[in-house]
Amino acid sequence: MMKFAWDNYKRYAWGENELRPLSRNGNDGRTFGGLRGASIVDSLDTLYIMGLGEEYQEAKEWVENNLNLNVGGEASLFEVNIRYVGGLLSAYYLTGEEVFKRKVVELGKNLLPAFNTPTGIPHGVVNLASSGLSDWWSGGDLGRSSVLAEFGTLHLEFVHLSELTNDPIYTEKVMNIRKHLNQLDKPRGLYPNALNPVSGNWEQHYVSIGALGDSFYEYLIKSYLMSDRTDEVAKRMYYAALEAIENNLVQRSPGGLIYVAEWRGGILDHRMGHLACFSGGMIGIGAEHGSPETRQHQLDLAANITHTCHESYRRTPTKLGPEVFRFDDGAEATAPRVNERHYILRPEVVESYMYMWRLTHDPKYREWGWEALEALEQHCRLATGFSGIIDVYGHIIQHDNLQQSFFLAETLKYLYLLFSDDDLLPLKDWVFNTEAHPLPVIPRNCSQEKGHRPNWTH
Ligand code: DMJ
Repeated sequence: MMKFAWDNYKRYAWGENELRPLSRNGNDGRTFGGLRGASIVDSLDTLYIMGLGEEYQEAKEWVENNLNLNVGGEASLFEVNIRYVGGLLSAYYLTGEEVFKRKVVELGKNLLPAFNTPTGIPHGVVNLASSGLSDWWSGGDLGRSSVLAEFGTLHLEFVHLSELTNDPIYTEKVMNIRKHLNQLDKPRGLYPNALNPVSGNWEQHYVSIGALGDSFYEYLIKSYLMSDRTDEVAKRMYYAALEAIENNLVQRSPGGLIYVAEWRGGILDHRMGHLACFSGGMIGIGAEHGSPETRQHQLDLAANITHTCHESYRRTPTKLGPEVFRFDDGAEATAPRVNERHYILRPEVVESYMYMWRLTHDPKYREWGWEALEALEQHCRLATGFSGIIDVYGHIIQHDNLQQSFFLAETLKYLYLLFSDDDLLPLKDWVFNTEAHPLPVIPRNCSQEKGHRPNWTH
């Protein structure tokens, strides 16, 4: 599947960000501010891990010769960080090829202007070329919010940038975000999704572990794990946030399904996004590091959420899950609203299968992964690549004409790992960034004594 996705990208969209398989051309979008080749950078580690040597070489050569980082245009700090910085970092750590280090260091420097706000909470958009905040930002509407899942999903990559460059600036930037969030008042211990980067205050009280919130929580527990379990602040913040989520958001449906609702100023919205399904895996990996009394409870919660997400797939004729599923007006893990029925090749459900498989070795996770894989083959494979679909309940399949780069970075990688032995990227040595790019744990004595750096490469 990876080779097929890659070959078609190469044939119809080489150098562009993503493949549009129906129209047989490329998609550039505006998210990456003029950066190109998102599917190439996002695929480097997947190709390498899967042993697709020739394809990996092509990708590496493209990065070496064609990845131009001095582009004008407004880029999403978050998207560039998780896909490009994450992709280049993990390619470097896996292969030891200097070109990836050179590129990622240059790119990291170009992202720093995003932090030039009164609070240091970065703005969501950065102009990669102008060495300044985006025009959009300086245009004057200072009331625009920064998004929790965006400024809260930089920590892993930025700590590694400091490790690689020996320059503390990257770690300082993300530690400042951490400190700010830690000392802010939180409604019922919950983190709202939007913060004003000028005043430093929450903008509204909308809380979600799906869209706009998700990977902030993921990066707390993963920061702790990546620090070789020395980052106690991240650990405390993670377990406190999880407790607040359990007390306020976790629900049981009339039919007995456990789900995580959203919260709008104190009122529950009984919906769960596909994006929120990563939380099964997150709570699973966190379970063994919390207090011993909560361990089994957290593992059960992780298994229950993963089960609910599987139900959202199982209850459709295509066996692929909708973008949003609901638990109100008689709905139970289904999507009554027509505009919430799409599946865009997202990874979160198979991501949780992979973690739960590694944690429990319960064969059902491989069975569920195989069901998803067969459904992808049946409904998302076209002659010219893979595509998302418009309605997972439809009997006639309509395609959305996009092979997302995260399909190659995440969905296919997590499926591959689900069916691989545990010693391929063992979870005790690697953490996956939110785009599934593996980053090595920084051994505790190495981060304390600079100069005794580990050799993470083969
Ligand atoms: C990916 O880019 C990342 O997983 C991100 O955290 C959320 N959205 C997509 C995949 O669904």
